[in-house]
Amino acid sequence: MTTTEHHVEPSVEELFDDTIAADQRIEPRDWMPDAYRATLIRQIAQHAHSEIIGMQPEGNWILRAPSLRRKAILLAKVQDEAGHGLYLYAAAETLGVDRAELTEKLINGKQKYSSIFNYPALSYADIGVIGWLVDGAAICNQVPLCRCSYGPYARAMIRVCKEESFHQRQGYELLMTMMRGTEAQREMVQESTNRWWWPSLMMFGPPDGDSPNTQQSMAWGIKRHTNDELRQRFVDMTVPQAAALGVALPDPDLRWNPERGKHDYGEPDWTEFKAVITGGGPCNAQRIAHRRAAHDNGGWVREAASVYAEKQAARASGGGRATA
Ligand code: FAQ
Repeated sequence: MTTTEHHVEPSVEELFDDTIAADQRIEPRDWMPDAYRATLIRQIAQHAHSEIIGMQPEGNWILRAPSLRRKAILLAKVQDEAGHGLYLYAAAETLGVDRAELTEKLINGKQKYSSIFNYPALSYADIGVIGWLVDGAAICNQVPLCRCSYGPYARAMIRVCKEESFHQRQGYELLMTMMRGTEAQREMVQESTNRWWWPSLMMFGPPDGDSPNTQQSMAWGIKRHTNDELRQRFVDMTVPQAAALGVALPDPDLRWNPERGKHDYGEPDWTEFKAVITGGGPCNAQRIAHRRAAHDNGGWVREAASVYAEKQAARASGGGRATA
């Protein structure tokens, strides 16, 4: 076939921009700007670390669950969080980083994880409230990430969100059961809600005016909504759930605004948020010490697994010949 037209191949930058503009996915082998790659590594690593550190507050209650049924449910939930961490580390690895390197950065305080996991779980009502509010906030934040422009992250999020929905339901069901119980149980649920409400709102990140990453992440289709948009969505979703449960949300400024068609709500304590994300929260030191000890204790497993993998590779490179 001949043609008289002069065909100019688009540059890799143009291909990237066109893919983002067409709302299609960038895949690991596609060219991408260094800053896009770095932003994804930062966010996915933080997300993976959050899932793994997030096992600690709830894991602490497995041996003290009030019944075999509650124990089985909690065990399954905590195992799911480990699985989410693995999907996310695997997604980060498609960007050219190594899981071991990310773990080193976590335990050396060079990478962050979600502020929420630096608060302690003090009663069994906290198990219900973590499911209801923390997983509820996680779902609100993560459902739009199923449409993230980076394919491996978006696909991991689809699976994660399905499991988080189960987590949210189990928390709500536990709280419903407690609210049908004794006065003391109802007080436990209210006390727990009072402690977790404001930290749950902080999970969405700083207010839009103080969020250095949002604008660029939205232009790249990594984030689909601003932090404040998602926080508002969470408040509007949670108010009727609290009413159905019969608990009060601890915010005197919380009320329906008919003009906005949304709830008005009070300002979280952003000084506390900054302290928590820079290492000064109630449990930061404990969480990292625990993770570091688990990493050190698992050293022999990693060593055994890598020796096994090396032997398998050596056998394969021997041409598949049978060895005596
Ligand atoms: N905690 O410019 P932005 C779960 C940092 S759910 C700590 O707004 P960005 C499920 C931020 O990294 C929890 N740090 O940042 C579960 C940045 O610092 P950097 C995990 C925070 O990235 C349930 C700086 O502040 N979910 O694990 C927080 O555009 C129950 C400026 O902020 C995800 O990670 C915070 N809350 O937006 C597990 C979701 N907020 O990196 C177990 C994916 C902000 O420049 C049990 N991530 N920072 O040093 C995201 O959607 C985003 O990364 C945001 C932050 C929205 C968290």
